[in-house]
Amino acid sequence: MEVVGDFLLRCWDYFAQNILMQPAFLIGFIVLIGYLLLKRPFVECVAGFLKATVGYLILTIGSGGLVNNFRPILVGLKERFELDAMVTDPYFGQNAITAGIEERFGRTFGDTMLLLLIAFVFNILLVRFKKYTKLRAVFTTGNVQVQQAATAFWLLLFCFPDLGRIEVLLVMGLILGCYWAVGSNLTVGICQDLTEGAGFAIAHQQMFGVYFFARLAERFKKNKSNRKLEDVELPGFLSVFNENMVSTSILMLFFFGIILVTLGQDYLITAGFMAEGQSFLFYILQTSLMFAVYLAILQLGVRTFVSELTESFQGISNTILPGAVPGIDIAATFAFGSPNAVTVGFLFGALGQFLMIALLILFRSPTIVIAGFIPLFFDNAAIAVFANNRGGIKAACLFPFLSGIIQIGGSALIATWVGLSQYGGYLGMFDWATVWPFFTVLMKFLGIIGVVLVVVILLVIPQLQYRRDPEGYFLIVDDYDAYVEKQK
Ligand code: ASC
Repeated sequence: MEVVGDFLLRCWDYFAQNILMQPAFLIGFIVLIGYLLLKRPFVECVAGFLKATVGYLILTIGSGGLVNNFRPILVGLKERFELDAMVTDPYFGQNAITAGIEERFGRTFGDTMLLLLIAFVFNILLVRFKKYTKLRAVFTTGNVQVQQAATAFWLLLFCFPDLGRIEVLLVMGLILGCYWAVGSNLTVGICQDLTEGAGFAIAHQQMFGVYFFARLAERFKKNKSNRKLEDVELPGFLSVFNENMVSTSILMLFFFGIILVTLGQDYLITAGFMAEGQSFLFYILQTSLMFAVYLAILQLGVRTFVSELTESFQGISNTILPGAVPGIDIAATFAFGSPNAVTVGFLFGALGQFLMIALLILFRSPTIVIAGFIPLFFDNAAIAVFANNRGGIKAACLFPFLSGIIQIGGSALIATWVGLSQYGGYLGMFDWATVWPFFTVLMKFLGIIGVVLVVVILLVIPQLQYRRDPEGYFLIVDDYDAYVEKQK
């Protein structure tokens, strides 16, 4: 018996390490299975698998390039000014947890794979029984699931330090599975609207935030003078901004130019960013322009895999998971709507974050934050893309700004309270600066009732969504064109 169990666990481990936590392959296999279920010729199935995997890997090169190029520059501010500060970044957050969990709680977290299994199966079951649960999305972004599992582990131990291994697994599996299914499901409608029926939802770390701001943005729609970013034709010399690649380059040159000059040539050379004797001017130019380069790569990747995913997933949503959509990386939304929204969101988000950091310093907060690149860019760019799509320019500027303030304020509060800030990092993405602190408060003060309450609150959300539009709710996934027709 034990041998069989051990074997199964090893199989799962292999699957989780190589596929579940590598979204490119997971999406590839989903496409393969989808086409097989559609009974496409085998060659087409394999071609679909390859195109989807390659497309997703291209997306990863784009988003990874952005992160690896620009994160060190922002984190450089901490080193350059010798600040004792916490970095808001999912990877820094994960490192902080690894560093602190033993010292603080006397634990290590070796159960990640099992946890992912429980939560993933739970997510699929919730969707399988969508008739009752009203849940339509499966979370496929494994790289962020691991970071979330680590953070949730810490938050849970903070609330219940004596919880045993099995209880931790069950409670976390339950809460995370619900969060993934409910959060991703929340974004189905707004994603269908943005992508005109591409058939995917968001599976990332700001699903509640994006939904919240997208809905809030609708209030701006009524005002006729409020146009979308893509409808604005700037006059005179400003017309260079009409071209996305040009506007991104100019704005980033300005933004990173200021930061790089602040860091100073001497620091950049000592820290190994620049080579000795290299031109500072051209270093700044090249570094900043790389932003536009990686953004273009990212969008190419999305375009490569999304059409395959849309088409093949019908094989799955017609058979094993009726009416389901895949939840995928937030970066996939950057290829839709206005490309300028991505840049605008990033810059206004930065304004909000920097303002809040200045306030933390001014009011002598025990925790000072360094703005990490991932929350700064991926959250706020997405918020702007959706806000612009639903409410126009004003929403696209205002909401990332507000989000920036909330991200820093919320992260500083929760990380200080639960004791993570002293280990130097916190996840920092929007939901983890808002929704999860709220869950933590419930669980800390209400104990097990708090856990039940969290699950109930999560599961009620899709029911409320369904009630708002019982006829369109499933139709928007099953047949987007019919849905649009019905709305007219
Ligand atoms: C994250 C994280 C990443 C990026 C990536 C964006 O939260 O951990 O690596 O965002 O998923 O494309």
